[in-house]
Amino acid sequence: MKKIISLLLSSLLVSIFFIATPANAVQETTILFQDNFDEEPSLAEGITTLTKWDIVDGNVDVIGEKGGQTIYDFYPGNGLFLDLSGYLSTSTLEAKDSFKLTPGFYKLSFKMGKNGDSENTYTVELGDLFKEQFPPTGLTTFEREIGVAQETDVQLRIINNGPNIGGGPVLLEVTLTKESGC
Ligand SMILES: [Ca+2]
Ligand SMILES: [Ca+2]
Repeated sequence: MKKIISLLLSSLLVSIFFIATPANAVQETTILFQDNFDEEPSLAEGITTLTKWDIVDGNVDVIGEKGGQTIYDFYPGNGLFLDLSGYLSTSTLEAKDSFKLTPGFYKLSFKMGKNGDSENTYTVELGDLFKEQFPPTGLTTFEREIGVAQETDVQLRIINNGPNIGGGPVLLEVTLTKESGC
């Protein structure tokens, strides 16, 4: 009898374990948008079209490394990335995807560097939900948590504020995720 109770108890514990396990799923995230620019077809300077972005003002350089060729590979090992000051111009990028965000928590992360001694600041915007200006930095990954209280349509924009029109902020990666379980 004692053994049966023990077995029942252990199976009960197993049940509790499995019931408790889905809580781990809270940590999972859904990627809504991601770009590391490796899908761009080639190295290019002063261009106005990108695979996942509209360049609504100015132009950018697609630099780094592709297929063994390099141009201004400031951050080796990152494939292609962008100089947000293209050819004698700053730029404003807008993601081609727009996002309908339902209530919950989101995370915007982006990996930035800079071209040489560029002094350019840049601004990252997610509709009316988020807007922040960043200083020039060495290679840095920024993460911001954004709470959404009611369903909202937003555009993701990155603005190179200048003043340098030759070398600007270097954009290596952008990711927008929804944190589930909210
Ligand atoms: Ca890349
Ligand atoms: Ca440039």
